[in-house]
This record gives sequence, structure tokens and C-alpha cells, in this order.
Amino acid sequence: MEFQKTPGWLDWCAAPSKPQFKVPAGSVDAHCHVFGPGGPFPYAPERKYTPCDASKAQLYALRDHLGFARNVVVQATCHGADNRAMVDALMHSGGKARGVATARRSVTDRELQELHASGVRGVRFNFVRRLVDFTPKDELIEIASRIASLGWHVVVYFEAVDLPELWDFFSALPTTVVVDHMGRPDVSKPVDGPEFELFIKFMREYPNVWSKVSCPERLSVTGPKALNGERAAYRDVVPFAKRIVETFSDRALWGTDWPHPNLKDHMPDDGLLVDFIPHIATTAGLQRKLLVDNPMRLYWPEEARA
Ligand code: 0GY
Repeated sequence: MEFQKTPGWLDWCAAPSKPQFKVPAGSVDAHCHVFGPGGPFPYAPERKYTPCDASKAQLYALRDHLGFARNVVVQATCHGADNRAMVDALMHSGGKARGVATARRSVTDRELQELHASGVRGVRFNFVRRLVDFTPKDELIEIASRIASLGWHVVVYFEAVDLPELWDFFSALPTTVVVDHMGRPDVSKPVDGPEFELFIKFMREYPNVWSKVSCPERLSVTGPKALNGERAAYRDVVPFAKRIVETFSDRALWGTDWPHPNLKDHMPDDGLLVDFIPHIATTAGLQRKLLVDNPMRLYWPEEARA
């Protein structure tokens, strides 16, 4: 099936640079997606955007290019609750990818078992209005309690301004809760201002809450421009991500977000995104927790170091 991309859609960077930062052995890209391809894996009728295709082979080629060992493939909203493209990517990863699915109340126990067998370890609840029509919270609570018994976690995606309204719902979830992209702070505001402090308080009060320190390219106002010719982009996001990595070193994850849906201004060079890591995780110990120990504990607990 042919799909027409959303007007103005930016395709992923076809020739990313080689990062200067060498990630530790066994590093996990804990947030990325596959899109279709739309022929075998059609996009969902209820989708809010139609992307370019971005296949599992292209994702795994990027993993190797950047020096990563494993991926966590997160179901993208353009596929709705049809997890087949994501599951197909997991099944063809040789055990090097795990997944996060989208589930509806109608999902059967057998389907959940099949998703588990393919490598799914979580479900994603999305509260970003431009991406999804909201699922009622009672349905989400029901799904969360069903997946808790499989040892899965819940990934949540929301905008910082919505945290106060979502606080009680998130704190009632019975699983580990992983927040996408630091809860999307407005990085033009101070890192110690009330908005980001609320997110820090949220993580402090609830030890089951983790955060991905991903997507500087989405959050940055200053953008990808280098400083003094250094490979140092998205500098305005550094204080926010660094604070989480240093304050909650055992609960932070990092991911590329390839193929970077819905970017309007520029498409990041994935090599440059990897070179962002040593600015937010400034010691070898923090880098190892962020890229290896934490994601292994969450997604491959059977192989994780004690
Ligand atoms: C991301 C961010 C976005 C999109 C999705 O599933 C999705 O469509 O997550 C976004 O547009 O901010 O994490 O990929």
C-alpha cells in the first residue's frame, strides 16, 4: 500500500556522522521506533501523521553505526494499537531488541502472552494531544493492572504543563513508570524553576518513576548549532538532562528517538545526538548506568549485572 507523507515531513538523516563519544560496551538505545514499511505494515486509520518508512534493517544499521548493542523499540502512534511492525522488528533482532507496545482494553491474555514472548516488556500511555485521542483513564488503569502481572512497566508521554493534572493518575500506577523525554520541559525556563522542580519532586516522591533523558532536538530552543566548532549541540537542554542523570542515576535511560517523528525545523544527525551524552553523563560510572545497567535491569533483567 502506498502512503502519502504528511506535508513538510522531514525524513531521517540518511548519513549520520560517526560519534566521537564511544559508548560503553553493551549500550542500549532505549527509545526508538520503526515506521512500517507501510506496504506490509499499514499505518493505522486513526493516525495523526503519516511518516516516511523507517524499517528494522535501517534501525539496526544505525545501531551498529553508532556503536550500540541493543534497542528498545517503542510503538509509534502512527501504528495505533497494531503492534505488528514493532513485533516484527523484535523477532528479527536476534534477541537484541525489546519493545513497548500500545494496548487497548480489548487485548486478550493470550495476545499479551504472545507480545511477551516476542520481547515486549511495557505499554505506552500517550497524553500528547496532537498525537492521540485520549484513552479513558479507567481503561488505562485496567491495562496497567493486567500488564503488572507480566512484570512489565508503563511508559508515559506528556507535556510538562499537564503534569499537575496527571499526577494522581501516574502515582496510582502499580508498575515502574518511565517518563518519555523528561516530561517535555520548557527549557527556556530555569532548570530550578517551578515547572521542572515539580518533575524532580515527582521523581523524588515516587521511586518507581524513571525518566528518559532523550530528545534534546525536540526540546531545544538554541538548536543543533555547535559552540566554538565543538560537536556540542542542544546546549540549552544539558542542565535539565544532567540534573536527572545526576540526581536519579539509577532511573535514567537514553535513546535516539530515531527516526524522529514530527520534527519541523531540522532533522538531527544521530552521531551528534550520541555526542550529547558525555555532556549530561559526565563520568564513566554515570555513562555506564545510563546506557547499560539501567536499561538492562528494566528490559533484560535476566541478563543484568547484580
Ligand atoms: C517520540 C515523540 C513523538 C512521537 C511519537 O509515537 C509517536 O508518534 O512518540 C512526538 O511527536 O513528539 O517519542 O517519538
